[in-house]
Amino acid sequence: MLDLRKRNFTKAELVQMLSEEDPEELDILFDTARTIREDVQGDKIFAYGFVYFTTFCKNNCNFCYYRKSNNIERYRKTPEEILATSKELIDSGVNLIDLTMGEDPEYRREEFNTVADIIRTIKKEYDTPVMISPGVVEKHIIDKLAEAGADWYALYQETHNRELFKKLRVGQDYDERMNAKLYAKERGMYIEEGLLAGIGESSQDIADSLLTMGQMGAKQVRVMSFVPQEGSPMESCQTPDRTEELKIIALMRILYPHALIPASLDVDGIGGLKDRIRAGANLITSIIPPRSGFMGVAQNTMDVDEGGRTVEEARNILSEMGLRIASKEEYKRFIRE
Ligand code: SAM
Ligand code: MD0
Ligand code: SF4
Repeated sequence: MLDLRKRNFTKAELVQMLSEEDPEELDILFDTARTIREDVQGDKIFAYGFVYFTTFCKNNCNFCYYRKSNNIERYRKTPEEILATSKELIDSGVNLIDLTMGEDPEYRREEFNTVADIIRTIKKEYDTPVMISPGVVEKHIIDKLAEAGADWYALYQETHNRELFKKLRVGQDYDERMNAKLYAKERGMYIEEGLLAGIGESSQDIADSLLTMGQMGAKQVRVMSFVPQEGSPMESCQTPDRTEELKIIALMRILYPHALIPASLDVDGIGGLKDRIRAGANLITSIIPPRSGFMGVAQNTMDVDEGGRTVEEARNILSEMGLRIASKEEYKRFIRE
């Protein structure tokens, strides 16, 4: 095994580590990543509330349940419902609200004014950081969202292999997607970049992505294992073995010690939390209040109404690991550093 603490890995070295299968070597990889996280932030783990407020979408991503051609029940929540759920999440102890949407033409028609109002309320009245995940939007909309006070713009490329991108995000432009987040960064927002694991990528592709994420200046970086969706073109593709996702989390932590790296509850529910935190993740995402009528993305209902995707449940699991959920103030300090 290579010297894991050196940080300036070549692409070939990353590929070598991604191909590692020896359980003892993998334990060393995860232990190193975890120790780096502990050195940076001690026993604190951050937590984001997830508010998927419209499931209408004009796009046809092959991996997604909410793609336009999928004949499913959809919802578009009212501003009152969005704010009530955000408030509930904040009161339960999340550090940030992630306002996520399908590319719903209805919001484009009204120039995102409602979304900007919601951001302003969460920022001013609830004094809580906001991430916006609106898909690709035009520059003047990014300006509007930044001016409303959005701290983060999340937009995942899924892969940095252009051929693979074309197959996944059918009919969408690679550069347009990349440039939207680079523009958001220019406008002073933090950006999140993300990968899908198990969609036909090679180890070289992943190594490229790991390096690209750093070059772009993404402060939050994620990987999610692909989960097959009923009615979608990739319905019968297999979900990958989770070791790949865990290795990628660990490598992201080693490469980028200060990055926010999610353990998403949207892949394996609350049951998947421990392994991801053990691999070096420092942030729990996809916390959704039970019986709120709001959904997840990759796992649209798993553990939600059962109360599994709550701060309380996460807190219990973290405490068994000697960890705790950070306060909002601790989170704000961390992102300013
Ligand atoms: N519609 C916006 C967009 O695509 O950027 C924002 C929300 S989108 C639903 C958020 C992310 O969920 C996607 O970028 C993708 O990484 C992830 N996702 C969607 N379907 C998934 C699946 N079947 N398995 C795993 N992750 C998935
Ligand atoms: C998550 N389900 O954090 C959410 C989603 C969008 N910004 C995030 C993929 O796992
Ligand atoms: Fe729409 Fe986003 Fe799903 Fe693609 S990933 S179909 S843009 S909701």
